[in-house]
Amino acid sequence: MSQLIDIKVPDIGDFTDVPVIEVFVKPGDIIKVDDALVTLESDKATMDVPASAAGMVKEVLVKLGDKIGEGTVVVRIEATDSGTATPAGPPAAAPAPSPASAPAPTAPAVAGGLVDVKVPDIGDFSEVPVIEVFVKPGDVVKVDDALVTLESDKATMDVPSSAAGTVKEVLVKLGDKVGEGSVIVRLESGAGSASAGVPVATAPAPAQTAIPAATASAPVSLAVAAAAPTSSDTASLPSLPLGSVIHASPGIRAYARELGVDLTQVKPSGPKNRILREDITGFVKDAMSTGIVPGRTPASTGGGNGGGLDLLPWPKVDFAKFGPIDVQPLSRIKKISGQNLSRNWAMIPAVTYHEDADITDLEAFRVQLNKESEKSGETKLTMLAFLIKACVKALQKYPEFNASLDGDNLVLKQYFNIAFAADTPNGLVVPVIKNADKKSVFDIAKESGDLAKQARDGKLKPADMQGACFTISSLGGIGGTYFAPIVNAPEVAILGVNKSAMKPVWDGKQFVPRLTLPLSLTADHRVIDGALATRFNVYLAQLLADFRRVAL
Ligand code: CAO
Repeated sequence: MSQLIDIKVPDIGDFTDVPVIEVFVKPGDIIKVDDALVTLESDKATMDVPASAAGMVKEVLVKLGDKIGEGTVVVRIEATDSGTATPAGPPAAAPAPSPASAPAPTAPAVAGGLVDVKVPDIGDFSEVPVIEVFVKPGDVVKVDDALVTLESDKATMDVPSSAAGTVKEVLVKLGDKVGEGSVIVRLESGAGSASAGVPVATAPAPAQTAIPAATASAPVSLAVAAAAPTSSDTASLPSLPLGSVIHASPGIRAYARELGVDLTQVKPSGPKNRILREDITGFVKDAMSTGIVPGRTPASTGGGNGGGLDLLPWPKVDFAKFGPIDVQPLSRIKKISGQNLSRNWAMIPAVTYHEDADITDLEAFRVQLNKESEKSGETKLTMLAFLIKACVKALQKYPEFNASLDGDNLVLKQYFNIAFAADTPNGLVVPVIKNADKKSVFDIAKESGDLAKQARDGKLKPADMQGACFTISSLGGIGGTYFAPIVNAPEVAILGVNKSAMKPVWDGKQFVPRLTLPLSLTADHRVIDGALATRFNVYLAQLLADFRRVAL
């Protein structure tokens, strides 16, 4: 006959109120003895609570974030075979150890200010393999800095330093099996620091160093962090399938949390599928270079597909097998713009809205002015210059377009800097006309012409490409009908323009030929809804149809 069994947290040493960081089971799951039910994590140890009996999960009595301790009922199961149940309490097969930080590690001083730091009481465990070594001779450590990580099949624990000082000797290496009392490192203690446990204010041990400065400071890292799950989102992540336990030390988990990395998305490269520090660093680097965070791509977070898509690796093809090839490195500009475009495309929920503007009168006006200026030698007016001026007017009417997202805030700009995409032999660059609201169409035509020339000559300075509020990408000189430009983050919208063409337009009585300019406005849907985007487009088309409106 079936029997209900409560599976409780076994003896976990001095630890109480340990947060649940992973829940592996749900009602209806069939579990075997020793299957991991939940993972608990303190600041020094991570431990799985294994099943002490086999059966079907009837109820899960804890959830992510709950703080629990010895005796807390984790799940209630219906034992399928009474013979498999073992008495409640610490499972005989896998008693969780007393976490390393609970008992104070012993640190007897030896001659000459040297201190041996030993493995403290780790419960019933002995012969536990060393899976990470965080220090090397010469490193300066503080009290409580992690020295090594030990990992049994059910728990991972950092051995913290019981003293501050300089590492003279590391007495264990990866793979060594250690137990209570094994000497891990010999330290030359800082004055008075060993027994008093006063941390030495020096550089942190390598285990706590941040990711390389170049990576940390790259602008893309912000976007990656924004898209990666924060600890508060983890509750919404699907729990892993039974048995898919993440093997990572507490230090590695803390490192992942610091970077906003979801460990379920990181490919482990360590023995027994353990996630190493390099795996997380590699994951972050990949996400930064592609702009894509696995498991958090728009495709997999959009719902609808029910499960989320894992990105396949980039296809590796030996093209030479199929015919002659020539390999050319990407230009510097292409590499940089490629990274930005990838990030923006992957991370902005963008929608493109189309509109046709009747520019018959504007083009006639432009041609007439250019004829006049031919004689006076004034700058030739371009359609781009009129577009920039009209966009400023539309941004003034719809300020949400002249904005940037900053976390939960929208930064509304009171200046009007308009960027335009310029095609150059080395790739795309985006110079900026600053304070376009204060400039005439002539000024803008001259300045955009100068900037476009500098762009083609590779002479733009970084300042020429900074501070934009809104971008225009004009392909009108080349052709095309419509396209979907990619928003130039942190801007929230971009206007694409193609070649104007004569089209028959119904005037109420008859079709009349009108010069029509195709507009393609892409907007960040987090800031701009479709109705607003369409209003902007309609207004912009009105301004271009009768440019006198710009003066109003
Ligand atoms: N419709 C019809 N003709 C147009 C037009 C339009 N929308 N826009 C420009 N033209 C005409 C111009 O009148 C000009 O003709 P004329 O020589 O007879 O006067 C000719 O096309 C060439 O114009 P242009 O494109 O060189 O000059 P511009 O001032 O309009 O644009 C610039 C300058 C820098 C925007 C452009 O040279 C350029 O690089 N465009 C490419 C932008 C790009 O690559 N965008 C894609 C980025 S990915 O989203």
